[in-house]
Amino acid sequence: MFCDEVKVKFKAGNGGNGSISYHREKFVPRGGADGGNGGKGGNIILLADENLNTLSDFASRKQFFAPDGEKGGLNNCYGKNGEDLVLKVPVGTIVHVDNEVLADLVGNGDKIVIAMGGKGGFGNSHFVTSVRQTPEFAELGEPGEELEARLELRMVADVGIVGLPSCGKSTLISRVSNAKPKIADYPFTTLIPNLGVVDLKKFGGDKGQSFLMADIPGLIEGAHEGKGLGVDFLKHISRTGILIHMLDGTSGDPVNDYRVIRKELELYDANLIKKVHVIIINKIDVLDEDTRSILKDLFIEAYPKLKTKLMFVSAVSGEGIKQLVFRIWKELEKSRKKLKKDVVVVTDEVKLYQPHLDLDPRSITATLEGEVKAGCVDYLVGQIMMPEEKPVRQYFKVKGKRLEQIIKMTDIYNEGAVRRVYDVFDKFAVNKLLKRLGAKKGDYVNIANVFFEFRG
Ligand SMILES: Nc1nc2c(ncn2[C@@H]2O[C@H](COP(=O)(O)OP(=O)(O)OP(=O)(O)O)[C@@H](O)[C@H]2O)c(=O)[nH]1
Ligand SMILES: [Mg+2]
Repeated sequence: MFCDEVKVKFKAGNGGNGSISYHREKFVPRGGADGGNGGKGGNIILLADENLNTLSDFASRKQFFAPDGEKGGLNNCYGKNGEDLVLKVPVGTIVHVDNEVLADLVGNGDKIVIAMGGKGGFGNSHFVTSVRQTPEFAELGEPGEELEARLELRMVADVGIVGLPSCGKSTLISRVSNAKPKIADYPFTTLIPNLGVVDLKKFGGDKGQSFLMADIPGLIEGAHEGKGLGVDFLKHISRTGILIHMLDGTSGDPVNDYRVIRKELELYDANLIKKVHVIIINKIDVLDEDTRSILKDLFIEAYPKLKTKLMFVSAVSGEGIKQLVFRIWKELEKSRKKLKKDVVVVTDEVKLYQPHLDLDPRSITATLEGEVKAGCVDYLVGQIMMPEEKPVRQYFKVKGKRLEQIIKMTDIYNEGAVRRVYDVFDKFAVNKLLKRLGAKKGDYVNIANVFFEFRG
């Protein structure tokens, strides 16, 4: 099955809770806190693999979960980390989240952390200070990231072949590469794109000279309106460096065939025309010398500028194929050199996208959201005094990666844990910022959907 677009849900593992425990030993009446930290939740990673050419594994299973981290143990024992879940995708997979492109995995081995596992919670031993010898709280594990992404596959081949059905595209790719597509004399034999590696060594070239070729289903007049198999597959050659436009020398009117496909390409994306570097007339094994030369003249008469792009081949007998392969190689080298000139920064590093590292995680922002009647907020934490003379309070929202993470990891039903949050406010200068915005004692502060009282 072939699938080039799919919506998938990802849920990374939750961090394990930190543990609350105390050292116990014979004859030692009150041991210190020794609750260990929880383990980190597993990440979900997408890894581009050149051996795949479809997203169908994702279409049949639309949800993926990474394992949670284990909770911390007694005696300062750490909880085990949840293992990362590595999902292989075909090279050329574009990852869309909220209508934005999060990553474009164009190289073999490119990877992205699509959902980050939650941090493990600190055990109570982490919170021991000189004034807090036996903390009675620990952090909860952070929830793992959860999101829906749209995966779209746009194959990244060096060369693509376009043409009418039955002109011999699949025969060509099966002759020059390792691809094994179905070949038959009826139209639309090819229903999904085929990818193959062309190794020039087989044609007398040097070791290591190779390129990737894509064969897509045949196009017909009106494809842009959905006729035949439509133009959906053209997206798979929209990223190829160069295109081969193949014509059937036995069709009766190859010049008109050329015009038809050229128009369809143009209607889909005018840039595709610029990518056509070679026009090949196939099946010359059944054409005599005279017919070949008439065809050549007719073509050049209609398209004089394309004279140098025209080549005659037979995918079946092999005539002209070696010249074609080396011609494509030369064209690819030219376009690679051009690319090098155009691109200023070239890195060979594996791209690893980590959204969490983008911003300084400790920075915070605060906004005054409005006023609320005291008592109408559901999740109040801490002791709220509700003086009669001040029934309306201001309501602030504070945002910040690390701060929100701490809140999410706080057991809000545990007094000690909440007290620690107020210490954290001091550390992150939350109070200072709120004061500057005009906060008064008793106002509400919303962080990660938990409400706190502003204590000044
Ligand atoms: N005589 C001759 N026949 C050829 C040549 N190349 C392909 N054919 C024949 O043409 C027919 C169609 O070939 P395919 O390779 O399946 O054509 P295609 O362009 O992939 O067709 P679709 O997948 O339907 O778009 C088959 O019967 C092939 O054997 C050639 O060079 N000479
Ligand atoms: Mg085919």
